[in-house]
Amino acid sequence: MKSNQPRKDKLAVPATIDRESLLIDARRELKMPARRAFGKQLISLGGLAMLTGCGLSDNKSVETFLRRVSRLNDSVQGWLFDPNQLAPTYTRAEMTRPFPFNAFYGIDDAPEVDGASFRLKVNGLVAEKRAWTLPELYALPHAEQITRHICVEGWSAIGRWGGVTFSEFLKRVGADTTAKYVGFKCADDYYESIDMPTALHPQTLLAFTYDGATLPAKYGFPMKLRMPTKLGYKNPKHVMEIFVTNTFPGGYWVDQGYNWFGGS
Ligand SMILES: Nc1nc2c(c(=O)[nH]1)N[C@H]1C(S)=C(S)[C@@H](COP(=O)(O)O)O[C@H]1N2
Ligand SMILES: [Mo]
Repeated sequence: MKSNQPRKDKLAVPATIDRESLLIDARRELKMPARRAFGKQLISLGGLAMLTGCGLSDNKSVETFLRRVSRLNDSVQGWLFDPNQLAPTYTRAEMTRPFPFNAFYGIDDAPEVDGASFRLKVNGLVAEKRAWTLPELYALPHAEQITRHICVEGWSAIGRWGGVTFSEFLKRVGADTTAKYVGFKCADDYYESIDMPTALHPQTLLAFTYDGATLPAKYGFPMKLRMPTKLGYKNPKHVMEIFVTNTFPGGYWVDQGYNWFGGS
């Protein structure tokens, strides 16, 4: 990567959003016996929207939502992940144009991955550890979604992503879906991991396209994991390797103190 732009060592959460409240420390939550009793605690967009009474249908309601979320405290019991809960979807007319770029570096430093030689590595607790070419991945069943991406830095945008449902991909590679985590290694220094219920969520997509065209470098070519039930930073771009594991893999921001669940 070129280094003409400084790296971010922090997510620039605006002062109007109380970061300590918005990014609830998942580890601390899980230590609380009252919360552990619920078993796996996962934060969903739907659950939060319900809690805050916000419809998340337009920019104004999302701002209200973020303000209300910032006021929530640990006593709130509504952060329960419901695997049947779907994030809101939108029409093409509602898409944000242009869709914003964000990374821990500037847009000119987005990695340029060579599609022809690219191989997606699949490792860990999977029956089939082989590498995938892009044409093989493109031949998988295709799904499209128009959903809202919410970044903790204080913006949200509606975009349209296409690709294979991640649960379908995990099925194809014979993933052990009783494992705890799925980890991602990216072409930049980014890395992320998610819990298995989120990996199997019907709206979690291994996305190869943006708005009907091949995902451009700025949005994560050759692929990104798109999860409308998670905050922006949980959605890794430029995915090079996927692995299934029971060992907590961490993530670029969680290892700097951000909430791992990163639900939105
Ligand atoms: N590989 C990689 N993925 C990443 C990031 C990054 O810096 N590198 N930034 C995250 C953050 S904070 C956001 S908001 C989104 C931005 O995605 P976009 O550029 O498509 O809007 O990517 C996420 N995934
Ligand atoms: Mo973000």
